[in-house]
Amino acid sequence: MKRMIVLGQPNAGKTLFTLNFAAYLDLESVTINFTNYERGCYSKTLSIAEAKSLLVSDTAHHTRDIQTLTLTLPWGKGEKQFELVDTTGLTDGINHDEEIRRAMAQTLRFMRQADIIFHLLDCARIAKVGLLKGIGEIDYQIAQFGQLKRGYLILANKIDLPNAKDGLEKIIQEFPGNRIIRISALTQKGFKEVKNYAKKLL
Ligand SMILES: Nc1nc2c(ncn2[C@@H]2O[C@H](COP(=O)(O)OP(=O)(O)OP(=O)(O)O)[C@@H](O)[C@H]2O)c(=O)[nH]1
Ligand SMILES: [Mg+2]
Repeated sequence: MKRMIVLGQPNAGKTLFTLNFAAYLDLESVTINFTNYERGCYSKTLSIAEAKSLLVSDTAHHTRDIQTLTLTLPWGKGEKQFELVDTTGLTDGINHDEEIRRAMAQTLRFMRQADIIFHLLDCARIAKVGLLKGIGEIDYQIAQFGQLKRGYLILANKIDLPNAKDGLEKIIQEFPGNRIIRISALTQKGFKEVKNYAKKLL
């Protein structure tokens, strides 16, 4: 089964994207497999609404486990399963909180094992704080690592917010030659394109 991993800085919208993408594929509930570096693995089945209220937050570093969903896409006359893996936000430098450091290390381990990388960037934040602060060294490293994978896709998120288009232009400038899809994890804008991209790589 192909594994697609969702990477990016804290608050980029990884968890909302993961859950709303499952909703876009017509799921009303999801079974999420949580992998915690200390507590190991466990799973929970939640409605999408419950999962969003529990797992999405505007507080950075809300996600500290690897959260894996198994989803299906139509494929030929049947369908094919794939894993969509939500991760801990990655940042430049060394975080003072040990739990976050370990969670980030776990994300990097999962990144190596993934087949396809979905790299989320927050267009609205980049427009607000500028290129230097909005796109981190970590984002350039993810992009470089992505070139080694079967699929690497930049998801320019939060396109529904004011001024986000300025951020999108900066992303296009900084990552030339990469496939970039503008999305809103909130409104599901751009999800059709993401689905078509994912289907080709199954
Ligand atoms: N307007 C808007 N808000 C969004 C969008 N995507 C995410 N958000 C909001 O941004 C905040 C962070 O979203 P999360 O999905 O929790 O972000 P994350 O990348 O998983 O963050 P960490 O788990 O901390 O790494 C939440 O308040 C979301 O509601 C979007 O496309 N548009
Ligand atoms: Mg999250």
